[in-house]
Amino acid sequence: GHKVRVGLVYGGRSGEHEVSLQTALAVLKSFDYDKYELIPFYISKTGQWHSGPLLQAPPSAVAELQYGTVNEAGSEDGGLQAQSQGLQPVLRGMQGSALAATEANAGADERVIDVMFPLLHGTFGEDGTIQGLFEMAGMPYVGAGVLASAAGMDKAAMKTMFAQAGLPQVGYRYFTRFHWKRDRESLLTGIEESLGYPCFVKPANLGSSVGISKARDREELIAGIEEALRYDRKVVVEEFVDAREIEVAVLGNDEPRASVPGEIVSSHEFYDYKAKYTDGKSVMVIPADIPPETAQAVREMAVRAFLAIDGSGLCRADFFLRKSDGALFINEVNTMPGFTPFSMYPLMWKESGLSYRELLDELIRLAIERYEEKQSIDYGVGE
Ligand code: G1L
Repeated sequence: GHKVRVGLVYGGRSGEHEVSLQTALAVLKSFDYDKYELIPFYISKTGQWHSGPLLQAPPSAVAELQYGTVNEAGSEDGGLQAQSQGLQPVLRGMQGSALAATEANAGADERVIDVMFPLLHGTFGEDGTIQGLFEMAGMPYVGAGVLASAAGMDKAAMKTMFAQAGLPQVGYRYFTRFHWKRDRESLLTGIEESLGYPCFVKPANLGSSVGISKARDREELIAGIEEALRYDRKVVVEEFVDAREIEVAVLGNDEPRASVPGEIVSSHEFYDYKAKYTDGKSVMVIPADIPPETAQAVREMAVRAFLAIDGSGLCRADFFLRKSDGALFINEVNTMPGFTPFSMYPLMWKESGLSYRELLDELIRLAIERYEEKQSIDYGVGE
């Protein structure tokens, strides 16, 4: 048969632009080019789309991936022109797949791209946006759908979904800027009575690592909330627990599988660990050195967390393992986890017997499986 054509979208306006580029390079180097051909779509920091040529072999450096910029050898096309040239093929590819889906056009398959692979956060830092673009275009895409992507970026929405699913969480409160302006005193008292000090203050939006602080008293709490409100209109305050950080990789659609758990240990604590991997700041211990019952429990909770947010494709589920009594709490799920071959998510699968290349195969297969299942849904539009 023919090769599966994958559209890889990377770059983007977010602070993770460089991470996205590095990840795209790693992914492009690891695909099996006997099975796939790749079309790169680079989104510049100013938000312009630039499509690259059909790749039948891996590129060798990130500079090659920055189409339409001075970094790319031999190319000088600038903003506007490149923008219109970049987005057009995407839209045409989308149209092709939508047309091919209708009976009348079944013979004339104009499909340009079989599946999109997004490696970036939403255009404006809020997620679910790029997934929504693919949905509207009727294209299969890798990873979480609109709802799970959005839930994965909003700590308040995520916590509500976890609570509904009966998953254990540390104590928390969340509120809006409006609520804070209106009712500051009762919010502070509520936090002090239910969570106490120290506590953590975070913007609900998980897109940025800024605006997070630890509060030891009321003065720090007020300052922390004001700071967090600079980055989001919603703020989450969490109880402090003295805990180990355990993570699990989840992969699948309706019957997701969980990897062996891993542990993140900060570098000043790792002297007594048989550390396997490090990124300089912390150490990844995989499999985590925890009792088998704990490993079993955390894997089951990871699958429940994936299902609670209506996940598909993949997520990394992050837990707290309380030191005093071994209690487990779900902290968050990440539907767009670090994804180089040296990141926690792929490494946990590697330790579970699934290579990086096999992981890519599986994600593509899952994207198409979910798309085909959706094709059978009756949207009531008739014909
Ligand atoms: F598409 C997947 F597989 F779901 C996917 C999407 C995004 C996996 C991992 C990521 N991660 C990232 O995009 C990033 C962490 C590199 C953000 Cl820049």
